[in-house]
Amino acid sequence: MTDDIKKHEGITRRAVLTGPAKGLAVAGTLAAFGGGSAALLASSAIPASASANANVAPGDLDEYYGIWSSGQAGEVRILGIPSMRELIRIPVFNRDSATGWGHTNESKKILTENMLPETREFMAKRGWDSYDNGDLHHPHPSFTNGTYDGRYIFVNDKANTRVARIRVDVMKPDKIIEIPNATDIHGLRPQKYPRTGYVFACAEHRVPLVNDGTILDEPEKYVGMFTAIDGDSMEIAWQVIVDGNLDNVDADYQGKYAIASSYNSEGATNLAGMMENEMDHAVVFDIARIEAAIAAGNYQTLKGVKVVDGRKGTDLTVYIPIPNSPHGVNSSPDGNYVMINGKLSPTVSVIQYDKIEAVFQGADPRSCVVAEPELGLGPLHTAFDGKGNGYTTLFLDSQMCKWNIDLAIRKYNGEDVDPIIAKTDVQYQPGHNHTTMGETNEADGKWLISLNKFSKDRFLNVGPLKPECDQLIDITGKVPEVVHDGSTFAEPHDCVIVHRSKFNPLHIWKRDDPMWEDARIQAAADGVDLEEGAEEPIRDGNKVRVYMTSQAPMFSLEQFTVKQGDEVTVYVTNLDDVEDLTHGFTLGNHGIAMEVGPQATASVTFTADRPGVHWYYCQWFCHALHLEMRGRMLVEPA
Ligand code: CUK
Ligand code: CUA
Repeated sequence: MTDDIKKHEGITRRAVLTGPAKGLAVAGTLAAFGGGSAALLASSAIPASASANANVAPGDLDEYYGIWSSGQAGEVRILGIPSMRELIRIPVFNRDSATGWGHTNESKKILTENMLPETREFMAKRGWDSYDNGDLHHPHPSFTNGTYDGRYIFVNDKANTRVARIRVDVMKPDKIIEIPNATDIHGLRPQKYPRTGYVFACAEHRVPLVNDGTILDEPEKYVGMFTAIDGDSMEIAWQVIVDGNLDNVDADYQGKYAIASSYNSEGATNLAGMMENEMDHAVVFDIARIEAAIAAGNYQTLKGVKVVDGRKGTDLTVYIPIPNSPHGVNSSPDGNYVMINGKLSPTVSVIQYDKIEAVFQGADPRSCVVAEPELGLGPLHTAFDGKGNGYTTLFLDSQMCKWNIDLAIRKYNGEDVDPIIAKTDVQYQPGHNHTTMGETNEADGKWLISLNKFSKDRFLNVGPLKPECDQLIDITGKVPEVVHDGSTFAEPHDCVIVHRSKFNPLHIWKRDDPMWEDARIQAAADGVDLEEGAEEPIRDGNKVRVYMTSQAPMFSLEQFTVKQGDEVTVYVTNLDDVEDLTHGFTLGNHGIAMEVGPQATASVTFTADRPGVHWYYCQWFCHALHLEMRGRMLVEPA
């Protein structure tokens, strides 16, 4: 394994760290491979001055919820921090065999009800319900007064231009919307103050504004789009046309601005073209000015959305020049600054929020930049400890750079000081990082997570496709110290770490939950009580509805009979009200499985086109007689 890596990469960082003499000899090779700074290589060997305890004993609970994205896997994962134990997965844009997400009527409704008309047409032609993939990068909880309020988690889908909302009380999505007039939603952040409020979303790719084939290979006519979603109704509040490609976004702690990184000021369609300019931008959106423009009628309506023009030179935005293809955007917990991470530039540009208004009034756009420390190669994202320090991931250097914001400002003003406090090696190539409560005004400086894109030699070899390596870093001491390697499957771009006092999920479902509102309405129309079930299927032409309950270890129906060709809907209501007593309903050879949590109702609709005997069974282990929890569907031949 190590030999393989040596062959392909020249040398591993681990080999350098474990052999100082060899390390010096190969420093040049390493620099060529990762751009590493040889002088700082040994920093992770320095013992931390203080140490937090990452050990969570069996039966003990974690102090934090970690909300992990999963990139192209399309789901959200909840981890316990600091144990790094994966607690649950929340299917969102993907399909899930355990919970039936994407198969149950309840989940299908959420996946399809806010689809754009043209997508619905596209699906109908293919006989699909909805997309079954997603690319979920950015999970962010809702805020009130600058900190998490425990209502929702918002997430993006870059692959199919969607935004979803997850209810924290049950940890399931309740809304998935498709964003019109935009292509490939990537950056996403909720408004922090006074509350969420708006959810800001960036379209990563530029396309013609009406993308119907009238304009094709004329990139100069493509535009980028910034979207504000109403987080309460999940409707589009407004959109802003922009220059360049928007990437990441953050909101301030004053409720005045959203600010997005923007690359490809060149407007190019290929790599070489996009990298031509030395400077790209951070685009600041003035929320009050945009709302006023809309109130004054200065907008066009496109696909039912109010769209304003925020291109360069308009008065709704300012474009602050930032070196070369900036990426991450992170507001400091004191509310004063926002960091724009340079990516292709070794710098992080520090913008002071209260200097932005002057730029709107005509001051030099760079006058709001108050520091630009050079931190190392490939700065992507910055996290904070609430004590005045930033922690920036250096993708190319495979390091986490701890630096002091005040020192960076003093250096920018000409003082002879070094803002860099420590560099910690991480394994390998970090993208996002995140600190405990670090994107709120309650950042507590305990733990830092480095989400590393490559694990190479950190885990047992599992074939050509490797896990990623999420590292837990203790930041209570002067020098951050890696204390745990956590393997993860594709590909957590981002995470947030929420103190457990902020989230309060239910233990069992409430019977009046809106999730199965349609089932309640249909049962009432059929004169059936969901908690009683019905002894016989209810027939309505070739539509047949089967109502049953579950109580360990039995379904209320041991069998039911339908005719070949019937469209059958099975409703299962779980009468158990005991914590963790989940049942399931799997119908053999029909591609059907669903989770039915305690006190929940779930339903699924299918065509009974296979005559014969088909067993249904409970697939969530619920009782000593779980295997006996089953029944038969008898399908009479037509
Ligand atoms: S992006 Cu992946 S490393 Cu999609 Cu937030 Cu920066
Ligand atoms: Cu019910 Cu297993």
